[in-house]
Amino acid sequence: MERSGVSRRALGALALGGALGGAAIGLSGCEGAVETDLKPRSRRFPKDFVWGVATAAFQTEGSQAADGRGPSVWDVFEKIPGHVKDGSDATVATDSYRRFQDDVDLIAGAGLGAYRFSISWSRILPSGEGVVNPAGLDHYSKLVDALLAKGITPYATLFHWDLPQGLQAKGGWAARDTALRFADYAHAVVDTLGDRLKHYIILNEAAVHAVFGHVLGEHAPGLKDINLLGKVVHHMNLGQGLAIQALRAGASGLNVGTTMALQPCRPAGGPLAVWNRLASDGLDALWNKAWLDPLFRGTYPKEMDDFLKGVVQDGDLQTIQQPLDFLGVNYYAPAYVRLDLNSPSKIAPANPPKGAELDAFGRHIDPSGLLEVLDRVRREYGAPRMMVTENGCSDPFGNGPGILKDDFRIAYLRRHLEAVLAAREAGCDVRGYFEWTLIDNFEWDLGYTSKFGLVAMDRATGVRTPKASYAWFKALAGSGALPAA
Ligand code: GCO
Repeated sequence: MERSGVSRRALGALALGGALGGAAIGLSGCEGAVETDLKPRSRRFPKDFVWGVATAAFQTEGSQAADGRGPSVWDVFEKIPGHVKDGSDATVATDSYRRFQDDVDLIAGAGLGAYRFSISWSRILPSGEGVVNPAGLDHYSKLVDALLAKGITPYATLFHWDLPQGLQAKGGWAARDTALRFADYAHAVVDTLGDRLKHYIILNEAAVHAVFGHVLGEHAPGLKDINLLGKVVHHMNLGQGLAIQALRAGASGLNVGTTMALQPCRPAGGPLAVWNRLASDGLDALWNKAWLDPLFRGTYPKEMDDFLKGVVQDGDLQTIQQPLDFLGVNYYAPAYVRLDLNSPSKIAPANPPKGAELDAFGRHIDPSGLLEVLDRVRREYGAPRMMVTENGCSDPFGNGPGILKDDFRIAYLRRHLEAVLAAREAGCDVRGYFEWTLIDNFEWDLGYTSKFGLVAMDRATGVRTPKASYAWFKALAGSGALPAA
């Protein structure tokens, strides 16, 4: 999407029908407030606020064949020419499978209390099911111990888009059986690590995986079939419910959450404003409500009815509606939406409002969107405890020396943390914030061209160099006081 001038982050999954290609041309502008900064009354976070960084296995680990790991859908997808912008792959990434102690030292060096990483399912169960691979579990056991030794709380995500290829060959998330296998995998993890690993995040941004992987074909498994959508959405939700049950049955004293990519969906104005709102509501149903509603209310939004025909079985919604210790919220930018009669989904991206501040990739920098999604969860979904499990921005500098002086990132983080403070003042129970990400890593279909790290890395040597934002984030985590601009 970046290639067509439309960034994933700015627009989310707007084109359900995949007709989005050149949709950046001739977009209509959106209405809405251009003022996006928030002014919290206090600039102080509570002492027990959790400060951390977030990463994902496929984006960082490398060592794809080590210790019996099986291939994931991303191993297959990244090798197909044209799928990754710079033709790169994640065979080394940040080499974090081998250099995890360096990562832990960087996290400890920044004085952070928490680390969100993901576990690679195909390290634990190489084909996704069957016999557990003890060497794979052992890696995460060592990582957990290394973190605990430095007083850092591990938060493990169970699924960050890297489905074992063995399961994809049997239908992947479109097959109901994958939900059951996911619960087996959760059981294997908690069975070995549950005595020390107490914080879990079940799914990461299931909406992105469902839509970009199965409808738009821009992420693994690279499918473009809107008929898969209802099955994938439901089986991911079901797998999540089953995995929560498996974790809780496997160990006590756990803190179990799940992470969603929540985006405010904003319709374009103009003469078609009423229609644009319909399109925007449609996206909201798929992108936000199709995950929030079943989890917190045991229902699906009515817009999903057609997709879900024949998919939901008796009792499924009870299984999905599990009590949760926290909701993880990932936020980068709002989505702007318009009606497009030429797209099979009738949904297309629109421009941010005139005068909106854009980042180097044309995304709207809008901290008020973060307040909006947090407050919506508070108002509409029973005010659960929340953690911001990802927020951050990409470097505009390529590989230039300017990369270490990332004042733009400091400003981005500061403004979004003002939104977190404002959300807390509005009554949102936000307990922590994980910056995305520790070290510049493999950014999926964008390869290494998009860098989100607090720390830069020389890909030839693996040498890590902290950027200015690393020191800034360290000072914040140490004091809990958010500096003014
Ligand atoms: C996500 C992802 C990350 C991305 C990050 C930046 O959950 O979307 O967790 O894998 O790298 O969001 O685009």
